[in-house]
Amino acid sequence: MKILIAEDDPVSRRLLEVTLSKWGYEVIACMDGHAAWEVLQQPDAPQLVILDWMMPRMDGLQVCKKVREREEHSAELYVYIILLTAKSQKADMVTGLEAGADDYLTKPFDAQELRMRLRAGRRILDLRDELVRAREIIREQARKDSLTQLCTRATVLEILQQELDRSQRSVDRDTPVSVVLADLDHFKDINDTYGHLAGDAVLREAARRMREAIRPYDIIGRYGGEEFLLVLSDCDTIGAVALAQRLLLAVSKEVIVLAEGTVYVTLSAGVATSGVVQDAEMLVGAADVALYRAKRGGRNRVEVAQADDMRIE
Ligand code: GH3
Ligand code: MG
Ligand code: MG
Ligand code: MG
Repeated sequence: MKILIAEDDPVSRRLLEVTLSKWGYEVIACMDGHAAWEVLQQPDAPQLVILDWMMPRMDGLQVCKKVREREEHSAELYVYIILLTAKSQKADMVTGLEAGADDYLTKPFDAQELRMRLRAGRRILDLRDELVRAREIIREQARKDSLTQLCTRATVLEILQQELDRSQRSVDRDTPVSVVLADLDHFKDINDTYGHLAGDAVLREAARRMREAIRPYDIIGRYGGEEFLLVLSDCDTIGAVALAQRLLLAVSKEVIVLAEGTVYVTLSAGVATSGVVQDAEMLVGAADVALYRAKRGGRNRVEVAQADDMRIE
């Protein structure tokens, strides 16, 4: 593990360097706080730091404060700081801890004590790593629908609005964004006939087939119970209809075999393309009107939103 030491006194610095190397640390030694702060700003900087208090150019307290200020913006950069000083009054200790030091050791330091304190620091850093990892997993899960592993409604809507904003900003203002709102036909019958768990399995399989049918850069989310929303960037109506047809075929071309029985399922879809409308919810609203037409028209079909379907308030 990498460790940074900043100590202006050459004898103490050398002693620390030798001791820490002996314990297996990869030591980076600096002569003052300024140099230490430079090292800490580099990528892959040490996360364990021993700072002398009194140093020329920038003292240990100032380095502490700078590190903590930076952490306010990103907790992933947490650095564990032990302040090393000849000062021994209690008031000094409070100043040091207030500046953001995690621990405090007076000089001349006791080797065994330093070793134990470093071990405590590493435990904290390990915990921090676990927390960061757990938070990443939670973040990722929050973006995914647990049943189908597709994006959630909130995520897909967020992406849609981003894509719409981006297409507005792009040099070529005409770059269209299309959406496809797709809904499984007579899905309630499947639940009624085979039960809710079978219904879930059908939803999962339909989602998998759709995911396979689209391009890797197209976004698909579960918009509601058995409703799915696709966001197609740089895709006009003709392209979106072609993709929607592919989805319909992918879902219906083979029966779904379940323990409860064999199910044949079809999909209806509504397509809407940006242009006059640049608002995510309005665009989805227009696709919904088209979807409703596809349902009324006999299901297992694709309909395109017309100008009238875009309700601009
Ligand atoms: P239509 O062709 O008009 O879309 O008919 P439908 O039966 O698919 O539509 P309807 O809206 O009447 O029924 C949707 C059903 O989807 C009702 C609801 O219980 C079911 N559903 C919604 N979410 C889930 C889910 O997560 N699992 C299961 N098994 N069923 C769900
Ligand atoms: Mg000093
Ligand atoms: Mg349905
Ligand atoms: Mg529905």
